[in-house]
Amino acid sequence: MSIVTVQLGQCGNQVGHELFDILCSDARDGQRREYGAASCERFFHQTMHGELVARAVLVDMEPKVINQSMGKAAKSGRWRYGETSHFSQKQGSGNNWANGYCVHGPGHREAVEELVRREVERCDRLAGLMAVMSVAGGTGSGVGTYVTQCLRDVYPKSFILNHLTWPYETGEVIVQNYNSVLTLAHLYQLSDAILVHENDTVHRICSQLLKIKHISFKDVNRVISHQLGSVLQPALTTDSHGVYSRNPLGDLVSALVCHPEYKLLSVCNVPQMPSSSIAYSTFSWPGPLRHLRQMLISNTKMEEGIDWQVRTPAGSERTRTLTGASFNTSLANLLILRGKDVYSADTGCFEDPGLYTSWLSSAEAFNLWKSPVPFNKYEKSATLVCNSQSLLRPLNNMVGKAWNMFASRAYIHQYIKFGISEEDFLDSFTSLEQVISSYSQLGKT
Ligand SMILES: Nc1nc2c(ncn2[C@@H]2O[C@H](COP(=O)(O)OP(=O)(O)OP(=O)(O)O)[C@@H](O)[C@H]2O)c(=O)[nH]1
Ligand SMILES: [Mg+2]
Repeated sequence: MSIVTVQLGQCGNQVGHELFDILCSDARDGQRREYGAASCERFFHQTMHGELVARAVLVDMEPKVINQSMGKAAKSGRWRYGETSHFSQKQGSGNNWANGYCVHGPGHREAVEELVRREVERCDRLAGLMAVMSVAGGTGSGVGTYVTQCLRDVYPKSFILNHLTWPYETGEVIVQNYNSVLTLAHLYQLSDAILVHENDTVHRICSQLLKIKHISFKDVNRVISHQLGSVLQPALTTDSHGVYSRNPLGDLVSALVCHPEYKLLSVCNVPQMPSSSIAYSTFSWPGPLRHLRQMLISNTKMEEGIDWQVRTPAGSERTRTLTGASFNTSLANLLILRGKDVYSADTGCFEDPGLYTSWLSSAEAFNLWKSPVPFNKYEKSATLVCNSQSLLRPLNNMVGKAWNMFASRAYIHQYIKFGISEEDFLDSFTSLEQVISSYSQLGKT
């Protein structure tokens, strides 16, 4: 089954390009025919000449980034985007969600829907749709939200996953928190799952683990795509009886999103190291899995600076440690192991009921996927997708900062002029306050 990806705005188009690039080299690397074929079917279609063409639609309100992404893909000689699978205009949405959502989105609805329909028709079977975008700008966030709404209307029964890049906390867009609040509140009603990467976290991975000196968006996007790819590439699920799962988005959603109030997913993975070191490293499973578990409970998103003081609470009480870190309670976790000896890995420590809320058994809350094929040059790698409290702090900050600006009505007129009212803002704040409250409650049961 196949996934149709819609890349929106600068960030969506740049992240999307890196993602397809990694997926393509991973699928074609070495002699793993079954895995490669399953991956290709999922993300590419093949022309009569054997060329791989991404199952993707590129949307931006300005042409530059789309042209660059298409050019780089074609130049790779390994894969490309469809020649007519893109839509762009002359001028961006000016970091204004309302401009994207109320003006550009509706203005170009038919054109974008038509491009998506063409991609969907190329799939023998559609596994679902994935929209890739940032939440801080105007096009990815505003048009992206509008397009997600259209997709929900046109494909009411399909799975929709939104991949969101969250801005640097001290970001370059003054209204980024407004745009983020409006995007998240709306997507919460539309999407089946919202998978988040925070630019700050990924940036730290680039500097501290990958030792990159001058970090560019390309570096950040490689890390995002590595993590996202390790989630989306074919894997064997518990009930797929030894064949690669045919329903990647459905399996992801049913493993992680059991309740519509909890849709925010985060990802962490081990190991991550400079590419020059990978060839010289060998791992056994127990060490990395122990680290990953501690990263989960202490909410450290990389294998560096892990707080080992955080422990699974003995009773129902979840307390803070001396370092001030609190225990990160999960609703559900999906562990994906790839590479050598996956069948011998002991993952029992993720089944501990102490990691989860009391209202789900750990058998329901924990899922495990495996693939014996090494991913993206790592002999062994483990990825954890969490539906946990880990995004609570950044979400709270985002909403708090937006609320403070809203209280003084700063920049509101720029949204009102495109058709978003103060009421719309208030509705968005209310619904995200509810999400924050629900995730806070997870730790108290
Ligand atoms: N990780 C990552 N973040 C990006 C990239 N490009 C932009 N961003 C982030 O995205 C936010 C800005 O959104 P953009 O995607 O540039 O905006 P847009 O969707 O093109 O919208 P407009 O330009 O307003 O029409 C900021 O938070 C940036 O930090 C990228 O390639 N990678
Ligand atoms: Mg832009």
